[in-house]
Amino acid sequence: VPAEVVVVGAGPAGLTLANLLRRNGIGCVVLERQSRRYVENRARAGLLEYRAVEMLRSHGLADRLLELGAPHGVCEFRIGGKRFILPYSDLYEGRTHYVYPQQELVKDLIEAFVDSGGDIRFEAKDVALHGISGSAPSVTWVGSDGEQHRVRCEFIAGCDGFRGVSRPSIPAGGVREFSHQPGIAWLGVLAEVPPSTEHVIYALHPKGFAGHMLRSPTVSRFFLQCPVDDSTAAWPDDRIWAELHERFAVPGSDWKLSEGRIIEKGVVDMRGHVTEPMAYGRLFLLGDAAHVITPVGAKGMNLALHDAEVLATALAGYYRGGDESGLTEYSETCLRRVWRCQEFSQWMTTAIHGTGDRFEDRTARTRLENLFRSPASAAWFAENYVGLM
Ligand code: RFL
Repeated sequence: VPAEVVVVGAGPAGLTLANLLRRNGIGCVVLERQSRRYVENRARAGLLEYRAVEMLRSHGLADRLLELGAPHGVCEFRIGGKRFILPYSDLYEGRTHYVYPQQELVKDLIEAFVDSGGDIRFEAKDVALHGISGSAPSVTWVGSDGEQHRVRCEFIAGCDGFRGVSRPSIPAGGVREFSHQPGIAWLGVLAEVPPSTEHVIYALHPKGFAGHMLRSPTVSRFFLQCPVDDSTAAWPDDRIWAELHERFAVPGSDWKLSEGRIIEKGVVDMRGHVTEPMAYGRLFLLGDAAHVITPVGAKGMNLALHDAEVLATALAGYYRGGDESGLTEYSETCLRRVWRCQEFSQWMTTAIHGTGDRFEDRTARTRLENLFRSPASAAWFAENYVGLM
C-alpha cells in the first residue's frame, strides 16, 4: 500500500493529525499497537485549552465535546487550610478551558476518521520505521492477521508517545534531548464519585500536595504528592481517602470530600523531557513522542493537538503548492510553545510542591500568593493556564 503519510500511534496527536490530513485530501494510514477498545477506554488527561477547542471546532471535530464537555474558568488554591479562588477566565477575555476526558476525545476522533473513510490499523505489532534519512521511507508491521505488511510513504508522523518506536529510530546524535525530574511524583487516582467541587483544587499541605481535578459528573480525578520511588502497593484505598481528607481540609468550613469506588491508581511520572529538533529527515515527532511534561499545568494533550495542527498545515502547504517552508519551520514553531509550557509547568510545580530548600520554598509560596495580590501576576497565570493563543 502506498500512502503520503504514515501516522504511528492513535492518541490525541496521531488522530488529530490523521483527521486534518484527510480534510486536506492527503492520504494517510494510522498504525496503532493497541486495540480500538483499549485506546477508547484509556483515561488520562481531561482539560482542554480554549485554543485547542477552537481548533477542533473549526474542523468540525468538537460537536460531542461542546455538547458534553463543561467550560471551566475558575480554580482554587488551598494554602495553610485557607481557600483562594482564582476566576482566571475573567482575566483572559472570558476564555475558558473545557473539561472533557481524553478517552472521549479519542473516541470522537476515531469515529470521525473512520466515518470519513480513513484507514486505521489497530493491533499493529512490531512497527518499524525504515529509510527515514532518505526520500523513500517505509513502515513495516505485523497485522492482526499475523502477516507482515509494508507501506511506502513520503513522510512518517511519529505520534507513538514517550515509549514508542519513532524517537528511538533516529540515529544517535540526530537529535538532542533535554530532561528534568523534579524529585517528586504524584499518585494519580480515578474514582467513581461526583466531584466535590465545581472547579479544580490545588491544595498545599505540609504532608504534600493534593489535587482534585474534574473529569465527568460521575468520575473524579485526584492526585497525591508521593516519593519518586513510591508504588501503589503502599496506597490502599483507605489510606488514599484519609490523606485526601487531611490535605484538602479547610478548618471551620463545611466543605466535604465525597468518597467513591477507586477504579484506577498509578504513580505518574513528573518528568519533563524535550527532543530538539522535533524532526529528522522524513520523520516528524508529535506529542509525547517529542516532549513530555508534568501533568501540573494540564498541557500534555494540548501540546499534542497543537503539534498536529502545525504539521497538518505544513503538509497541506507542501501538497497544495510545493511550499516546504511549513515543514522546515515545524520544529521551531512547536518548540516555542513547548518550552513556554515547560516553563509554566515548572513554575507551577515549584509553587505547589516547593523544592525542599527552605529559602526557595518561601519565594515559591510568595510567587503563588502574588496571584491574589497582583492583577498583573494573575493575568500572566491566566494566559498561560488557559493557554497561549
Ligand atoms: P499518547 O496518548 O501516549 O498516544 C500514543 C499512541 O501510540 C501508541 N503506540 C504505538 N503504536 C504503534 N507502535 C508502537 N510501537 C507504539 N507505541 C505506542 C500508543 O498505544 C498510543 O495509542 O500520546 P499523544 O497522542 O502524544 O498524547 C499525549 C497525551 O496522551 C499526554 O500528554 C497526556 O495524557 C499526559 N497525561 C496527563 N496529562 C494531564 O494533563 N493530566 C493527566 O491527568 C494526565 N494523566 C498522562 C496521564 C499521561 C500518562 N501516560 C502517558 C503515562 C496519565 C498517564 C498514565
